Amino acid sequence: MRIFQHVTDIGDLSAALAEAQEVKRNRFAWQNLGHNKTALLIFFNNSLRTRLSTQKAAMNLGMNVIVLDVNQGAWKLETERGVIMDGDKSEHLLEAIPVMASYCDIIGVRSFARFENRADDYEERILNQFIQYSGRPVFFMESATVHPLQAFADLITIEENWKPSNASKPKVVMTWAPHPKALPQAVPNSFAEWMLAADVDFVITHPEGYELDPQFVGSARVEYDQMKAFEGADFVYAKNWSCPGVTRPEDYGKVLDDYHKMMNWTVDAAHMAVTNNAAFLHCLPVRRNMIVTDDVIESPRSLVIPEAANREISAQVVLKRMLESL
Ligand code: AN0
Ligand code: CP
Repeated sequence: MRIFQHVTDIGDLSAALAEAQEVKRNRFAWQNLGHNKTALLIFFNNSLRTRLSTQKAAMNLGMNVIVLDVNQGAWKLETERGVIMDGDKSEHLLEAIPVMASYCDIIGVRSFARFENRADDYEERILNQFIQYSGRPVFFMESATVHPLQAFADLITIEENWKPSNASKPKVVMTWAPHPKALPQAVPNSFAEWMLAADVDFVITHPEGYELDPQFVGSARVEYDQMKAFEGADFVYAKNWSCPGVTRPEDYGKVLDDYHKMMNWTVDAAHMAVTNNAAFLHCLPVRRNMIVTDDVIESPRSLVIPEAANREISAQVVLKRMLESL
């Protein structure tokens, strides 16, 4: 595997899930695979889980790891070609990428949506430059539009916790929830993309105006009545996202309504009561009593901690496959 961006990059999903369980049973079985190989993890944005779980996964495989926080100690990077660089940016991405690539074998990049220009974000201008100019396998650690390591870990968590009863597939509901600041669409985009590829009954619920980009949600069922969407759910996946700008491009990246008016969308016990004793998922970090109430996230049906722990597993499968293709 040379690029990890979309669900299609991982190939057959049941094979990937089986490999995840194989890794989980003995995560140190491939220590020789990564010997004398270096992973470089580049962060343009903050991270707790992605940073730690990906480092741990690389170490499980015997790799060396270098982590760069671009905004803490590196030169400020210009990303646009043709700019006269007389501002605060000392170095251009077009030099920085091949230089960084010369010190490693595999590159992971986190670079969130900037919300300046929808086309720039949705064309993945930054990550595509890494793919084009590094000559190395590149995996996305949350880009402008996708967070595949998260969606893969989410799918592993759903598979591990699905106890088939009379239904053959779990009902998985992804719900928008309120947040005070504008957040990217990467997590819901990838979750939708992966759920549509998996064997689940998938429903999305959000207020009008938050329609996700069709390239990720395809013909997924959208139910604007949140309570109706929750009925009979086996898994509830909560996430805030800002306006994707699908119907009104001028609203791209905006919080459409004052969050105080949207607090009825917070996932609470009354919402969970109409589900099929659903498990609760969130990628974290989560703002309590905005996205989800204390009692729901602390309940025995909350899977947020094992879900985060599975980030080590999803990262290890991805790094293992990239090492195997070097
Ligand atoms: C980020 C987001 O919503 O995309 C990262 C989530 C993994 N969240 C925040 O910036 C709070
Ligand atoms: N879920 C997730 O990617 O968390 P971090 O932003 O802390 O890496």
